[in-house]
Amino acid sequence: MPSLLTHLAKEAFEATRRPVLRATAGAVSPRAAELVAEVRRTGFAVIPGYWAPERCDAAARDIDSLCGREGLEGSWVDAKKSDHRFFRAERHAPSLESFRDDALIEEVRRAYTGRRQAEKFVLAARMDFKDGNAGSGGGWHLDSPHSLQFKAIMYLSDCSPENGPFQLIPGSHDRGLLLSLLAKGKRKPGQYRFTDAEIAGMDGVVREPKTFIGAKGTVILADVTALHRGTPIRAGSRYALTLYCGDPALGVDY
Ligand SMILES: O=C(O)CCC(=O)C(=O)O
Repeated sequence: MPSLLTHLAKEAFEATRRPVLRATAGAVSPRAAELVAEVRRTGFAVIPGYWAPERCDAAARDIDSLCGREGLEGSWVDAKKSDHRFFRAERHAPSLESFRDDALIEEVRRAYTGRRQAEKFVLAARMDFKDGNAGSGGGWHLDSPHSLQFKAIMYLSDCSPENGPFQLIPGSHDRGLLLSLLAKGKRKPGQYRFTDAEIAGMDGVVREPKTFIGAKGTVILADVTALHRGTPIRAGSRYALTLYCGDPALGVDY
């Protein structure tokens, strides 16, 4: 666990570099600018119907066939065999390259993060109900304790409260709020994983989690330095793609 001083120094670095990066990121289309403004305000933006159902079904079939391939490079499954993940799945399923290279999402990523370059890849995942599963992402967390992170999540199956919808606490990407959690003793320096009890203990300081119920084809653009998780799955399966965006020039950051 880093000291409070180290934590504050990293916050100061992030607070200083982000406006500079954003100011030099270049112009984007009006639609992208609207989405960026939404993510800056709340921590997320949702685009329903971004992919047609048939395209989602084809990608979900690709995931099923990846699940059948033993020992595939980039594959991972949790101990309960609930969370089946394929990192850099576009190498094995070229149709997923269109998600990695999506032009609108790229514009939003560039303007929101301020990073001109990104090293992106697609995580393709199927979550199956298993008793005691932790949900996609393994519980409440921030992707990084300091450095801003952006992801896009595409639902490939209809997502109800039962089959593991994404949840995010609106406004919790705000650096001031994250610092006030520290000041109130509700977060330790450098902490980025949280138990359900710790989240419940933030009541009155942070807003209620938003649960992203949505039809297949819904895309969620999120600042994953906000508090978030995939809800533990109670029935059925959830198919989804997640776009990871990192900047090799900064030597960090997915
Ligand atoms: O897939 C989800 O619903 C959540 C994923 C997540 O927590 C993450 O990508 O950091």
